[in-house]
Order: sequence, then structure tokens, then C-alpha cells
Amino acid sequence: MTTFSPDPDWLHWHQSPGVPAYKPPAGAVDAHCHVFGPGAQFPFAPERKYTPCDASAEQLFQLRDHLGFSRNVIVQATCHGADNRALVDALQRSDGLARGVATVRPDVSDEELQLLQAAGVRGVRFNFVRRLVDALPFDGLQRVAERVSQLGWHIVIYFEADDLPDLYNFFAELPATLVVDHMGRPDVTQPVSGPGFQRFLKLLAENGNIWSKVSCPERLSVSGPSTYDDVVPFAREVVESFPDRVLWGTDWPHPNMKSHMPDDAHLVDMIPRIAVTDELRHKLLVANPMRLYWPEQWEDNHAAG
Ligand code: 0GY
Repeated sequence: MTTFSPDPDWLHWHQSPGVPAYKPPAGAVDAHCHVFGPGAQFPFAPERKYTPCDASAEQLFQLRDHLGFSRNVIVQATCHGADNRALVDALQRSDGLARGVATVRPDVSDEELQLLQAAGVRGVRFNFVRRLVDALPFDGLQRVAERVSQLGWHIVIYFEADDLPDLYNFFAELPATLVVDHMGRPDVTQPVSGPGFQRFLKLLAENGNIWSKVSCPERLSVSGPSTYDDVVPFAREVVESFPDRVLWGTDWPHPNMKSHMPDDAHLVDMIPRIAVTDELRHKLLVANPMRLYWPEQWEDNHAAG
């Protein structure tokens, strides 16, 4: 059995988050969170760029209940590379209340994709953040996108705002539904109307297959906790411009946070400030994630029209 020590500057996730003042609607989905290990059971990948503390499926499901959510979308964290065993284990323990986004290598077999599908995986993540992963060839990613979209899966893309000009055309041409992590990581010291964020909004406006997570105020904010005021206008703009293509998530257990570790209740309490009507909140937290991750349970009862 291998045991792992977290990086010396690793911040442990908040162990006693408060009770949010905002109560999510019934059936709400935390659509961006992770599990780490436990490392002794599911070793971290040799190629990882960080070693975290453990964050188990049981701990994630306790947080889900504590915050008043019903379901999770668990995104494979880069510390596990393309070894999806911890993710699959978490999905299998969830009683159908979690779906997954995996990491796969370009040569992944059809058999492995089928096994991931059976476990509840519905997407693959392409990560372009240089501090997290080594670069992958674009043509390999293109082929993965073609293959997984045939399974009805989507692609989650994670990138820094400064890299969007170089990646813009590649994203626009990928043959799949895409979901952008954390609004493409805007520089919130710049205005919403500035060129960086307008480029991101243009990507969504021009491509009806591209969605965004309005997540991670704790990661983007310069003004800081507990209200993360400087992130609110960015998230609100995305929610109001693309109400049917937005998702929300905690990002628990908040990998690589260095400035502070958020109280997850404070993140939940931001929701009414970025989605200001019941209708917007229901789309963000229930209708949109259900359409993407549990369509078989959603569409029969909620056919459009
Ligand atoms: C996030 C953000 C980060 C890390 C990962 O998979 C990961 O390691 O996603 C980050 O360091 O910005 O979405 O959790």
C-alpha cells in the first residue's frame, strides 16, 4: 500500500462549513466537484502536478446533504491522471445520484469507454491549464471528441483566459457539446465589458453547443471571501445571457487553493446573487444539469414546449 503526504503548502478542505442561508430547490445538482483518493486505496498518478489531502466519496456526499443538494457531477481531478478508478468507485457508491466526467488518453479502448458509461460517466475533460497537465496533441483530442459524442457524452474544457485566443477556433470546431470550467477563468480586475471576457461571451454566443460553469468565485476573486463581490457581475452576465447553458458547482475539495479555503456555505449563498430569479436558479441548479447528465430521468417528464 502506498501512502501519500499532501504538498507542504496544501490547504485542507473546510471541515465544518456553515449552513447556507440560501436553500437550493429540490433536486439541485452540484455539477463540479472532485474526489481525491483516498490515496491508500486509489493511488495518485505518477505524472500528477500536485499531491492533495484525501477527499473521499463519503465526505463529498455528506457535504452534498449538508448544503441541501441532491446530486453531484464528479470531475476527474488531474492528480489521478487518466486512472479513473476513484471516480468510478465514487459513482458506484452514489446510488445513481452522481454522474462523472473522466480523463481518457487518446488511445482509450471502446471497452473502457463502455465501462465508464456503465459507471455513470457522461463526459471527458480536456485540460489546457499548463500548471496542471502536460499538453496533449490536438488531433488526438479531436478524435476523442468524435468518439465520445457518439455515446452522447460531452467535453469539459478547462483553460486560462489568456489562452483563449489560441484555442478559440479549436473549441469552435470540436464536434461535441462543450462545457467550460469556471467561465474560462476571467481576470475579474478587468471590466465585464473588457476584451477578455467579451471574447468568452462571443464564444458562447456564436456556438450554441458551448455551455459554461459559473463556478469558482474563490479561485477568481481578488476582493476575496466571504462574499467574492468582484466575481458576481461576471457570473450574473453569463447566467442571464445563456440561461439554458449554465451549470453551478462547489469545486469541493478546492484543489490548489493557496489564498484561503472557502467555507462551502458561502459559495452556496452566492447563488441568489448570480441567478436572481427562481426561474434562473431552477435552470442553473436543476433543469440544465438534469438535461445534460440524467436526460433519461428528465426528458420524459419535462419535454420542451
Ligand atoms: C478545479 C481547478 C483546478 C484543479 C483541477 O483537476 C484538477 O486538478 O481541476 C485548479 O487547480 O485550478 O476545477 O478544480
